[in-house]
Amino acid sequence: MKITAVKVFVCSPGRNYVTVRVETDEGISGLGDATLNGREKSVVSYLCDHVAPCLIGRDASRIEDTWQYLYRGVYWRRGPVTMVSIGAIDLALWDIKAKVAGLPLYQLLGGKCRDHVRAYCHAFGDDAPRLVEATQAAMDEGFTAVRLQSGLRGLEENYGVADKGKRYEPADAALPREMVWDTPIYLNQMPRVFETVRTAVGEDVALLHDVHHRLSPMEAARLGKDLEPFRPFWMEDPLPCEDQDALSLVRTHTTTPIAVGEVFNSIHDCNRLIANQQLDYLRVAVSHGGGITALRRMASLADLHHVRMACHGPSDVSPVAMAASVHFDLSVPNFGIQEFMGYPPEVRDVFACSHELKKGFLYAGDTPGLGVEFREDAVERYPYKRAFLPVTRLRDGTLWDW
Ligand code: EZ4
Ligand code: CO
Repeated sequence: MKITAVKVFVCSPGRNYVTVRVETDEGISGLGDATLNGREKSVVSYLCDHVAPCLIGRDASRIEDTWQYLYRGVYWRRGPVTMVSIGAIDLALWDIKAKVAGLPLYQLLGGKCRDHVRAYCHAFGDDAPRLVEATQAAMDEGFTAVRLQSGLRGLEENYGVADKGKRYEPADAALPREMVWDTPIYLNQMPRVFETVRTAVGEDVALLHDVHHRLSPMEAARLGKDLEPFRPFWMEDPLPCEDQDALSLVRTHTTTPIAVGEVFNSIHDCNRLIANQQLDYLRVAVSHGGGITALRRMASLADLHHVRMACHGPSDVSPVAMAASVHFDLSVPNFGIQEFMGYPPEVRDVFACSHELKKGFLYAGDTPGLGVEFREDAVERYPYKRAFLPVTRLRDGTLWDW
């Protein structure tokens, strides 16, 4: 079975997605997700200019060899643009292989390790009482795990918080907006927000929180300690994530579990972290980390060291990669939890999916392959819209981590 075309589609059903279709001479094609939020066009160029021409005529069944060819065979390795491109091709080739076999992808990955995939959703509010309402609403829908992001008194806006009734979508402007960040306000208020929500919703629901890379190791250690009485499921990305040693300080001070890795794109970004047990959950997205082939290697390493997989699942991971996550989550022994932000109706109109969310759990469905169909006319109906993620500054203007 030979690859005859690698097509790249950019559409914006409410937000930008880069979708890849690998076509073969036997009429079977596969889909991949190459979305890199705010950097979509770089990936399009990487795929169209540097990947697609090399794949024409290659055997579509040789998934591992193609991965090695695109990774090891290339001098300029790693990096988000390269790895999401490899990831998209990898997903498409797994999709093809599973379609050829007539099986949903999880069957090719060893079959189900569990009946369904526990998902967590996002709750946010300008203040603790509104966050209690949002958390309760998520629990009423059936979610057993909820991520809490709160507005802070004295700050006009904050990561993860949208106006009431609106969806949160971080890449929301044609040029980067600037937000103000204040660490002392955050460190004082966030534990109180957790206390209010935990007291209101009881001890059975898992409560998660994303710090979004903004603290120093000692500040993160303090936050972890202050949250401990309210039993957070995890504290996500407490530090900027390049420094593989910094988390050890945080861990010596707190039992609050740590989740990191949504900006990682290679096993080399986390091999020492995992081996030193400096994290509890690895958050690499199936697409951003180089596909199913790469994520399985990370999961195997993580499993040796009591680290569980918790793939990134914001709205900028398209339903194609979300489907791949669900198959992956069903099949790996050390699955932790799956983020699921959900998609608006326009996205579901572009991507028809066999996977579905029911009462807080994800199910893959029985369609062969990934179980996603992409409507190509989306490219005209929902054209690309330039969109940037915001930047953050301290009150005095110092540029900070977003
Ligand atoms: O900011 O996906 O856990 N989720 C997150 C996301 C990221 C966006 C960036 O594109 O941190 O909301
Ligand atoms: Co995050």
